[in-house]
Amino acid sequence: MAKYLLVSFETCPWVQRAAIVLREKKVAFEFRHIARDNRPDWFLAISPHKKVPVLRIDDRVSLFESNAIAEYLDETLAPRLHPEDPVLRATNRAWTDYLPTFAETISALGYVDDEERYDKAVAKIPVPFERLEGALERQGKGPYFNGAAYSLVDAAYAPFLQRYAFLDRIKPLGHLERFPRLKAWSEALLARPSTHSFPAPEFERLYRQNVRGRGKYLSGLVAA
Ligand SMILES: N[C@@H](CCC(=O)N[C@@H](CS)C(=O)NCC(=O)O)C(=O)O
Repeated sequence: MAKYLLVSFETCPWVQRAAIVLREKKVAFEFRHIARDNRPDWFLAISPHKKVPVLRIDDRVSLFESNAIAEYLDETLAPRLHPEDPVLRATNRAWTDYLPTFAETISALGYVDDEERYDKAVAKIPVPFERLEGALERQGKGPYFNGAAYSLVDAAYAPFLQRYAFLDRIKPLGHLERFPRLKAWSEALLARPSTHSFPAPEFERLYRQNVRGRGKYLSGLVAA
């Protein structure tokens, strides 16, 4: 079995995506957290964009970009998380391609400077929510994106649906309730052990600490 090292910032959702896939594959890996503000030289030498995640394999190969890492792990380790059917697989890949748009819409809330911009960012959330609700409706039954079978789409969206839940607890957003399939999907993902790199309350504390430290509009709303 190869040796895996996953280099991480503690609260990075893109790292979490890669960690979820490793956990779904029941693969042992070293999880090494580094500081965003003090990235060590050994890391800068193996990360082309200087970003996390990096998956180092056998101290020899470094993979970067969470989607490429997830696809690589799925090609090399059982159980296969991509569906067998090529059309379904292409559809799943189309939805993982949509992830950066979804992620940006959610993440934006934590980076705006004032209430007016925050309200505008919140008002954009129903667009991706509606698109995912439609996709889940076309896909049929839950609890996961492809029904009973867990897939790479689940691993991709889980970290960002979790962040939505955290943001909703900082200042109630009230959007998810209007999209029942998305809400049920989110609940299934948050209940799945592989979603979690840390105990849930500890991780939410880390997330809130991170938001507080940004000096943005939401920072002021996070209780110390
Ligand atoms: N598209 C990348 C995004 C990775 C990413 O943005 N990572 C952030 C941390 S969550 C990072 O390393 N930021 C540092 C920087 O931008 O310099 C992926 O999917 O892996």
